[in-house]
Amino acid sequence: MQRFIHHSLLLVIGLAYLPATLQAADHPNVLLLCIDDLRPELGCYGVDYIQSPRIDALAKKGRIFTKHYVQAPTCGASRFALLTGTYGSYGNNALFKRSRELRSGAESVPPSFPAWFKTHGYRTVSVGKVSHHPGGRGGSNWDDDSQPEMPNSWDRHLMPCGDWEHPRGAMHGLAHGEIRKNAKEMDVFQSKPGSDDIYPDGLITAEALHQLDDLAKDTAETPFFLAVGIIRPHLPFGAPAKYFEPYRDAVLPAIEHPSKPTGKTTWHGSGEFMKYNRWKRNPNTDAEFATEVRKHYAACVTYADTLVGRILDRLDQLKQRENTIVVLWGDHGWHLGEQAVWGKHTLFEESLRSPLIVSFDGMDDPGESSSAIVETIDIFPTVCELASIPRPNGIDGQSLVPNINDPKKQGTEAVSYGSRATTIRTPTHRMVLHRNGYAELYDHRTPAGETVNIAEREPETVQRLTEKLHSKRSFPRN
Ligand SMILES: [Ca+2]
Repeated sequence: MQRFIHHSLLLVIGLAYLPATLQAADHPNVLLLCIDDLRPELGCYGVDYIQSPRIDALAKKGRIFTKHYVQAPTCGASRFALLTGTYGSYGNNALFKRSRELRSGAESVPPSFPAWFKTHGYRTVSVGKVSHHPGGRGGSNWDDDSQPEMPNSWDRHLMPCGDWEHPRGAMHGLAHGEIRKNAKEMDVFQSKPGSDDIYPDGLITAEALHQLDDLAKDTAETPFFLAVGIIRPHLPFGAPAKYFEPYRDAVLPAIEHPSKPTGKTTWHGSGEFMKYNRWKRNPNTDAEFATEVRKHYAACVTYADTLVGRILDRLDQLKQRENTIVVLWGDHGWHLGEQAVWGKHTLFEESLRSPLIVSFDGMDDPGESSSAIVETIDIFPTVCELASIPRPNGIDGQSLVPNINDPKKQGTEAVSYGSRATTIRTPTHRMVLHRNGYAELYDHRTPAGETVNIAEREPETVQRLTEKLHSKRSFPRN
């Protein structure tokens, strides 16, 4: 791995030109672990009531980014940013829109993250929910080969479905092949006894291990870019019962700032959560139910953590760990009652901050945290630099290698967008700018944080951050 770092340093100081014809053996593998709707509440993020020993172990060998912000608080648009390194449009069909542009002959579309690595000699495989549709196909059941979500990107774009019949069924599946037909008839949470395979993520992990076994056979000639997408803790909160046990009698900390915000914000009525609510209970008014929801979310996190551990164990067993860059990424956060929201889709901190851990052999000061403000679009150029591959033209992110090398180095700002507003997060403030020009401004140096809008008191700050926001991403871009 040392030679990769050497190359990275040379790139940083601009002394080396690394041609695309470098031998494949000079490039490390890439393992990208995408976890759906994962809050940055893990042991390695300083939270003691969540059991995440396997991700914590990864963090001890990596750089933990404590202020990583996604570009959009919804799965598809956030994954667009990860997989293209660019700011995009808001909506879960962002990659499908890009796909249609590509297939209609658009020449100005930069290559996707996997396509770029494929161009540079990598074998690229996706298993589970990496792009928005697990398996990367459109159609009514997400299995139509004529509607690729990411053309020319993956050698294999896989989604094992088992009893769930098709990718759409597995995406929202509960135990033993239960498919979402009408969310109102499904549990919002459950913990059925059984093995890891009674929920869809067990199958995804088994397929990921199978792919790793295959990809590891000839990494000396052809490195791999393997992305694995674990669906939990996405709704519905179903995980094998053994993962709920640690939380059954646990005492959870109080929900921070649980009141519905006053004034104009991006608050919403938690529609995605409530449509599962066949029990007709409202966690904002029913504290016992709120606690049950939070505990089952935690069980899903521990289930996902165990599956991540199994994948990393296999990487070790195959003796590929020291030759692999591992990135663990959450596609956005999730409100568990903060601001009286149960879901994502807001432009508050709870929706936009998510875990990011980068690990590779030979890193200086592994286990140290970086509190630099970083963005999801930064991951693509970071991995390019670590893998000694030039960054493509046309992508928006900045390499985080300087922050990996120096965890005390500060970042810049993070820009995110929703359906009706955009936002910029600096080390001290968050500003949300609505489509009609209305601004929310929050000072993160105060205990009030994102509960008191100070925009009217600080018009100069609003003006300065508006200009900065527009310099990074014009609004709207749809
Ligand atoms: Ca998600």
